[in-house]
Amino acid sequence: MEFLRSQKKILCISFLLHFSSLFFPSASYTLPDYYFINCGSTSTLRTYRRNFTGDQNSGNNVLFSRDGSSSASDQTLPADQLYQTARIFTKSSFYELDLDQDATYVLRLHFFPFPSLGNLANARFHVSASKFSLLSNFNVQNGGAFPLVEEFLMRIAAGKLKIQFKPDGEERSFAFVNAIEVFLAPPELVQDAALPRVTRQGSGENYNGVLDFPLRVVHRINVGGGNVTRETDTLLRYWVPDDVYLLFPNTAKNKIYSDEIKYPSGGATRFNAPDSVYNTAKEMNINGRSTSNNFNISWRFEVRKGVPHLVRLHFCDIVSQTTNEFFRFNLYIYGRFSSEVYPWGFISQLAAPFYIDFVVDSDDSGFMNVSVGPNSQSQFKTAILNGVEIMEVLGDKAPDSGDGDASRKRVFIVVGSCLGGLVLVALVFACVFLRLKKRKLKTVEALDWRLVRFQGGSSDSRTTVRTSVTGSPFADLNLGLRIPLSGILFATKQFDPKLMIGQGGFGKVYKGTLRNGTKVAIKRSEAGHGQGLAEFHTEIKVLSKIRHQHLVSLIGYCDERDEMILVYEFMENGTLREHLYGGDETACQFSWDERLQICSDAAKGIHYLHTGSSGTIIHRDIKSTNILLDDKYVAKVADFGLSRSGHRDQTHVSTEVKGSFGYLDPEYFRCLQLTQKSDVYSFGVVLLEVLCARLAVDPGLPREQVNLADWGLLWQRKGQLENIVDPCLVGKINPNSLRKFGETVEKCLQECGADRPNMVDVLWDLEYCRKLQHSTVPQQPYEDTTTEVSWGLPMPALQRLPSQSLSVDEDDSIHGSFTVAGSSQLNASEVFSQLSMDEAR
Ligand SMILES: *[C@@H]1O[C@H](CO)[C@@H](O)[C@H](O)[C@H]1NC(C)=O
Ligand SMILES: *[C@@H]1O[C@H](CO)[C@@H](O)[C@H](O)[C@H]1NC(C)=O
Ligand SMILES: *[C@@H]1O[C@H](CO)[C@@H](O)[C@H](O)[C@H]1NC(C)=O
Ligand SMILES: *[C@@H]1O[C@H](CO)[C@@H](O)[C@H](O)[C@H]1NC(C)=O
Ligand SMILES: *[C@@H]1O[C@H](CO)[C@@H](O)[C@H](O)[C@H]1NC(C)=O
Ligand SMILES: *[C@@H]1O[C@H](CO)[C@@H](O)[C@H](O)[C@H]1NC(C)=O
Ligand SMILES: CC(=O)N[C@H]1CO[C@H](CO)[C@@H](O)[C@@H]1O
Repeated sequence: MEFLRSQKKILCISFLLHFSSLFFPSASYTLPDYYFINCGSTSTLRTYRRNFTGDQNSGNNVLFSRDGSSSASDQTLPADQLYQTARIFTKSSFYELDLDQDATYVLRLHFFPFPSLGNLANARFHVSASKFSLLSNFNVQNGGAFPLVEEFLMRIAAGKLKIQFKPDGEERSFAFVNAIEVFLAPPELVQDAALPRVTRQGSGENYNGVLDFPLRVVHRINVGGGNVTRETDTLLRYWVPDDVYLLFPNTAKNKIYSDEIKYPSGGATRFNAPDSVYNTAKEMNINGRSTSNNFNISWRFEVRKGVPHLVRLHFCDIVSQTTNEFFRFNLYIYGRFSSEVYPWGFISQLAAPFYIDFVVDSDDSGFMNVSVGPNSQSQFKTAILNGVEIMEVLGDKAPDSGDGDASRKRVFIVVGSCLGGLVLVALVFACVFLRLKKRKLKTVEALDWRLVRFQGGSSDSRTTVRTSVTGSPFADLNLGLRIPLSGILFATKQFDPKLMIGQGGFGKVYKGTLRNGTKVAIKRSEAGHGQGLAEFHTEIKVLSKIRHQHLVSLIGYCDERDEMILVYEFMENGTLREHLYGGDETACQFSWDERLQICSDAAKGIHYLHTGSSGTIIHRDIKSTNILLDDKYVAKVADFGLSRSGHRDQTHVSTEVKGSFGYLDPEYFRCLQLTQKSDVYSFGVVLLEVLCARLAVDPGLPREQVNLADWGLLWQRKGQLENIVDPCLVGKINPNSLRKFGETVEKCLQECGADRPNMVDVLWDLEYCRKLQHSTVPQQPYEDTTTEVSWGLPMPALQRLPSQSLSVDEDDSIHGSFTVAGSSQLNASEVFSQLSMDEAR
């Protein structure tokens, strides 16, 4: 595997700002066996699939202060046996447990006030743990037929955990508890990452460090379904139906899905919520989804006033029929924040769950409103919600309303460069820097060390980078992904040179095996000539928030002792480039069809970056060494060190330089700006590379051939692209497929970004090329049609073909959808006749 950064390039970074959600693959977690404590009892009780050990004989692992404590029991109670005993504290007391790792734990306290406990009005107390107050002035209301379970999620250090119970000052006051659970949470349950924050003004800066405080579960709701009990839930939780929270019951109806819920990696796991939450939803109460209905479904949840809450919304598209690509809907929180939910962007599969986290500051109404409603861009005008969890962030306050300008500037730019050998490149540099100088780049707040070196300046700019980030440079990083250096040393056998699989300007890449057996690629930047700290941070941030089957996942990182190490999923079959060159003339490593499949996969990954729910992200360095292949030759796009989100409003970050020579958007030199269409250009070069099996820039060739993009276009315009195809493919490409491919390449390589297609169009074209490759249709009759269908023509909805479909839209105007049979149930002539039919209407 190779993350080669070409030496010949110019680069620039700015930090990413907005993300909406993140996912992590489920580690091999099982619900632990301890601690489950049956308070005030001597006996162990098997309930909720766990053994609740009596606190009086639970050995040395569980201690409690006996002074001032007593046990109570009442066997006449009909309730669960767990609630027939309790421990009572008449003075400040504690339970003490041994925890063996620094981690996030679930802590649950069960309270069931039975009369023999004493006068319950007197039970008024405080509970704290690990220096945090969890419950204060707590008083269990009388007469509950149900036990009250208070649940907290908190990060706790290894060692002794003291859970302190303190009766309220008064004489006869006491504290009690019926059962205690403290157990390790699955690592993916709550991620300590920057979360989008909904402030009293609307959307605000990201919220960092949600696990710096304990989270108290306030609501846990199975929308559209029934009660999920502790017996059946994966983490012994209780989920209640949403109906009592629904504001206008006739706006919504229950949707129940009876097939299997899938949990592909990249989405939510069963520990986030069980099947019974994801297989039910509320959807808009309408008949037929394409009518133009226009109303919202709204829920209202009681919450504490003026404090931040972690709000987790669970979704699972169980309403789309064949693909969820055309389905989007809107989400509103308090009517002052709105966001588009695009399930396909999270996970391009039906019945595959995902969730979105927000930190929401409650207002002074004591309620929180959440609504979903139809999106005007969606083909199906409906909206869904499967589950809601609301947790109060204990001990943090919502910023006062009126505090409007908290928006510290967090964007900064790093401009850097690596100088390569080509004189041409040097000229480009000179030109670029002159321009930069002219523009008096006031917005550049930090410089990459490379730029400094290039200009002959000092070498300590790494410090500049560090200090230029407001607050801690690691504030936004996902600490859950941190891997200790010892783990890295283990995985790479102390950076054994035999395990090195790549080396470049940034440092080295090793193949390794983590302690748990996961194979990984470890990219270690070397101080002094590695990637910049800013790039390092960017890559962590971008990757930890995006999961997609065609994007290489980040598994972890290590920043101990000034190391800058990134750990990725291991891609067994290396880079696309490695497979293109060096094959012999008769036997191709990949057939044309396989190459198209790889391109199409990569296009899906890039399309996701451009349109996914994390907002627009421009990759900025698409090239054949950044497209990697896994053991099944599935292509994934890698190396996001240079990516950044393309928010239109930050006009001041438009002065940026980057890209790999040979792939760089020529328009860049005119407007010094990279857009999504720059990725399309680079991808066009990759397409040519795949076709011709030669380098994007090959200085060893005659002048007119050096640049593959120019060379390819030259032949494409002559209509003789076949003259430069990979020798091993000669005669094996269907001429229609090749022609379509050539046209696609030509469109991608248009001089002007606006003339280039979107990735979804490219994707469509590639699928179409595959289709043509499979068909044996003679060339002549369809000559015109193929150019017409490529994209851009308004096409009425056509949904009757059986397989995969791709939307054809351009510049936000939806033309309806056109369906291509990917798995050749249809032959080309049928496709064309469908098309002409529809065009004729
Ligand atoms: C191994 O550990 C890594 C990093 O902590 C994690 O991402 C991965 O899911 C784990 N794999 C297994 C099989 O547990
Ligand atoms: C729990 O208790 C049952 C018997 O009540 C016993 O068979 C089982 O081994 C116990 N499990 C654990 C994990 O201690
Ligand atoms: C859920 O449980 C509550 C309490 O047991 C009960 O009142 C309610 O009817 C149940 N709801 C459903 C839909 O089963
Ligand atoms: C929440 O919904 C209730 C009921 O419709 C409404 O009265 C209230 O104004 C809403 N609050 C906000 C902040 O939108
Ligand atoms: C849905 O609710 C949001 C927020 O309150 C509002 O802006 C929007 O207009 C509503 N949509 C419809 C169709 O009522
Ligand atoms: C394509 O399908 C049509 C109609 O089913 C059939 O008449 C024609 O022979 C098929 N052509 C090929 C090349 O399979
Ligand atoms: C060319 C190459 O490296 N192929 C490998 C792709 O991955 C599979 C599965 O690991 C290997 O068996 C191939 O050798």
